Amino acid sequence: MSKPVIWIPRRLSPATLDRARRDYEVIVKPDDTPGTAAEIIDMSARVDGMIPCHSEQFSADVVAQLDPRLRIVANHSVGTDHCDLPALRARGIAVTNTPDVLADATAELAFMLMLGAARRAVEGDRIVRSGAWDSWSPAFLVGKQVTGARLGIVGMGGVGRAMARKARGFDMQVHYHNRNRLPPAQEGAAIYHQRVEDLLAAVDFVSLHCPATPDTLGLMNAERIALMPRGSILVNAARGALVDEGALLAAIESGHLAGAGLDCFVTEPGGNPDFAAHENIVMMPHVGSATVATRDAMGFRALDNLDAFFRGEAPRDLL
Ligand code: 8YV
Repeated sequence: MSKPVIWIPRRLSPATLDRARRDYEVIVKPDDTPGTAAEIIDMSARVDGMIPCHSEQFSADVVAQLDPRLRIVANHSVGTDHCDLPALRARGIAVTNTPDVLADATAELAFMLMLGAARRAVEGDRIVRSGAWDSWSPAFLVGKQVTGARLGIVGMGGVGRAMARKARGFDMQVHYHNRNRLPPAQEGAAIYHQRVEDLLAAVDFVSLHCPATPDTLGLMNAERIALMPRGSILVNAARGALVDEGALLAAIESGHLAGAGLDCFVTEPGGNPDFAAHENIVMMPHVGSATVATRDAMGFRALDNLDAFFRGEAPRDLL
């Protein structure tokens, strides 16, 4: 029996590509740039499945033009905001994602951003690196202590729970908001807030870990940022769309927020050049899950989903 044909638009990990080539006829987009609408539509007539990243947009318009040959979109991401899921479902195309496997790496990066913003890492690095470190004082680069502080997690899925586990190692008091309260075994000592507004007012650090949906678009607007205590810090390693960047900038400039840590931006790639002047905003270019181990795990999870689908079984992460 001939192998199914799949399209891999981005440069997935070497182990993922080896396994994919072993089990499938693989077409890899050679230049590792985002697959355009035209490429997605064109490839849909040549392949049975695809492993896109969040960089490939499956809008309703694109989905309407897909060839019936394409049967599965096995995303290499946990987020699926780049996919119009109802449109894909209506076309009978299976869609999967890669939950769980990137939780630790992403929480690790969120923690790095939180620590970096709290302890003024950008400023300190710049001072030493540039040779400007010419004095010392007990009043020098005094930051905000993370250990023992209150952390508010918005979205207690896999990444949010990984963040909570790491926070416990820093003796943080964990608060959370989630659509549904967690069962006691998962909740542990974390304090649940049914309203996000109540969570924001009760913590020193806020870390966003919810998906971007029409409901969460602009979640951190001026009103909600104002509810955070003066001197608190906002971290976003989820999706840029969750934050009103103008409101965040205003809160940084007024000193209401002591800092921010951002791995995600409204405009990606690129980010927001208005943030660059503020050394209390620690920024990374959407690399939350970018570790060797996690890239392999994400690739393998996407392949597990494809394997199940082509065996005629329901993939584990069918959405
Ligand atoms: C991934 C992510 O790097 O999985 C997600 O939703 O945002 C990132 O961690 C990216 O999506 C890979 O496609």
